Amino acid sequence: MQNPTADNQQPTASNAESTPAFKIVLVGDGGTGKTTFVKRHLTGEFERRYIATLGVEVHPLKFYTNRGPIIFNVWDTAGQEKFGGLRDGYYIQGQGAIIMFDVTSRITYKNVANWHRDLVRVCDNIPIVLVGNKVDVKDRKVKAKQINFHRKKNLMYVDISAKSNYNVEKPFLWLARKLTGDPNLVFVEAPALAPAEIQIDEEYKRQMEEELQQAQAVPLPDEDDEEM
Ligand SMILES: Nc1nc2c(ncn2[C@@H]2O[C@H](COP(=O)(O)OP(=O)(O)OP(=O)(O)O)[C@@H](O)[C@H]2O)c(=O)[nH]1
Ligand SMILES: [Mg+2]
Repeated sequence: MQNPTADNQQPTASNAESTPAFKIVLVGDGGTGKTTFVKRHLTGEFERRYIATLGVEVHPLKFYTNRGPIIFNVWDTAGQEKFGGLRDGYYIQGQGAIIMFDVTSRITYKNVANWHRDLVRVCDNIPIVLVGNKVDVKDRKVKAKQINFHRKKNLMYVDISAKSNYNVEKPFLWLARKLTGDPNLVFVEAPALAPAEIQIDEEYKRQMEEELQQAQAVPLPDEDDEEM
């Protein structure tokens, strides 16, 4: 029997609509760089919607993978209490999350536990990436060996610099692998990024990666020591 649509290879509206889309919640203290991070990703689908009353901006980011395109609807929430709006109301039906802190500010790392607690109250058992931003700043206050929260809670951890585009695709790649259930998924096109303001030199990158690797190899301290 002939398939009447077999020779119609044109993309259709329904094809476009069938692109899998996932809601990703982005949280963390005010000023850690969440909005900067989202704005690094400029895609064809980048259409910005600002819902001032709700205290959140939703950005659809499209990524091209070996399994086809996927869309992450990133809910960039306000970190500052007074602009929080619905706060954990935004987490409802989140399918993945990114918790951001600023490696130049210890308090933002301490607060990660609170963001995590509030998040998992609403979204039980979703993939979560912990992201330490601003690693381009040489005077780093939260060092690799002090970052243990993700190991206790089974999160992924990534060092990034939104300012220099360092590792900015990695949190999304990890989430894409988790959400599709395909650990071998790869991005087939480099995500379109806004130009970096600054460059991190290769030696410094290598050094950070080594420190992170070493820190992950150290056994976790026995006591539940959240102090830094
Ligand atoms: N050095 C450095 N500065 C950064 C980086 N990313 C963001 N910033 C700066 O950090 C400041 C805060 O960035 P935002 O992206 O507005 O922070 P936010 O997390 O969205 O803050 P709220 O919306 O209040 O929750 C800005 O001045 C950014 O330029 C980075 O990777 N390196
Ligand atoms: Mg913001």
